[in-house]
Amino acid sequence: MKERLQTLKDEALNQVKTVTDQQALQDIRVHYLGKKGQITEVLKGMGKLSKEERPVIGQLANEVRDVITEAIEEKKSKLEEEAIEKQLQEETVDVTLPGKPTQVGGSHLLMNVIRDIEDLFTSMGYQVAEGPEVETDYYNFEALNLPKGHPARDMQDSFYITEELLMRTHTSPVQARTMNKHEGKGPVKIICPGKVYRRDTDDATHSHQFTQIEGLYVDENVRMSDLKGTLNALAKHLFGEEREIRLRPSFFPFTEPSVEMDISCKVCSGKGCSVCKKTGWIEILGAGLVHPNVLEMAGFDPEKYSGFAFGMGPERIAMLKYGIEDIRHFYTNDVRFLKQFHRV
Ligand code: 2NL
Repeated sequence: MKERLQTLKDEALNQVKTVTDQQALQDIRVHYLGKKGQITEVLKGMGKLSKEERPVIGQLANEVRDVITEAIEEKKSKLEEEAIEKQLQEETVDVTLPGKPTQVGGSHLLMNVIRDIEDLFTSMGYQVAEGPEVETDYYNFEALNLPKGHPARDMQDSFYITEELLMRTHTSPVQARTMNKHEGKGPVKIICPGKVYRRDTDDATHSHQFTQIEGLYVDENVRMSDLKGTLNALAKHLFGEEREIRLRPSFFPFTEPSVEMDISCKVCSGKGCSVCKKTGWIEILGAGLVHPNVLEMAGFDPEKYSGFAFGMGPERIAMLKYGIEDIRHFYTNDVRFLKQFHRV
């Protein structure tokens, strides 16, 4: 039995020495030390030994078991270390390799125009206000002096969702909502950019979805001259100090009086060309003094308060500024178009 143990020990240590993978090492452990393993079998056979032999063989068997266990543990950590080392070698990254080129995005031209206008107005003390794109009939029309039956409310011109809900056709409802929140107390000084919707067939100059930016200033003693000075600052900010403005009488249901602003044509300096249709002037926006009905419906006393409002299309401004001839370029998002207007 002594010899048997000695042989088992030599055999096991030899196998542990030569083994190269962790599964095979585990098999060796089971073969010698497992429940039905070789050493275990020897220990089970001890019953047949004499009283004198039993402790001697027992001690030897324990020693052999401990030696094998230790050898296996040692080998196990060695194999694990080797496996990690191998993985590190295989997964080495060459940090000196050139990177893959990536496309860097940028903000959309319309966003740049809107931000530019916002920056000018916030510098003059205006707040930027936003509101829902799905609007109630009340805020989109009624509150803006467009009562039921008004031709501008034609079903054919708007995207209705229900009788009472529609996609807003302008950003004016944001202004009406903001005035309401002020509960009849001025000043209200806001600029409202956002998407608007009209039932149009898309072509080079029309889109069923486009953007608008409107401004509103309500306070005591707000006059036409305040509007003119503000619009003059806007025109020069957008198109250059050398541009002149002129106001022509116009009509909007929500303003009285109403005007349209033209800027002097940069292309021909007023001599007349195809851009200004030989007039020397280019129409930029509509504006006016807020209609007393609109002030009253929003909770402001028209005897005490007055205000001006204006509205413009960022698409039109960008088209004039950069010579863009088709409004659809703004929405089809061809990177060759977009890239030309990325700011650095
Ligand atoms: C245009 C003209 C305009 C307004 C918008 C407005 C809003 C309120 C009260 C009064 Cl809450 N007016 N907005 C006024 C005049 C003109 O837009 O041609 N837009 C592209």
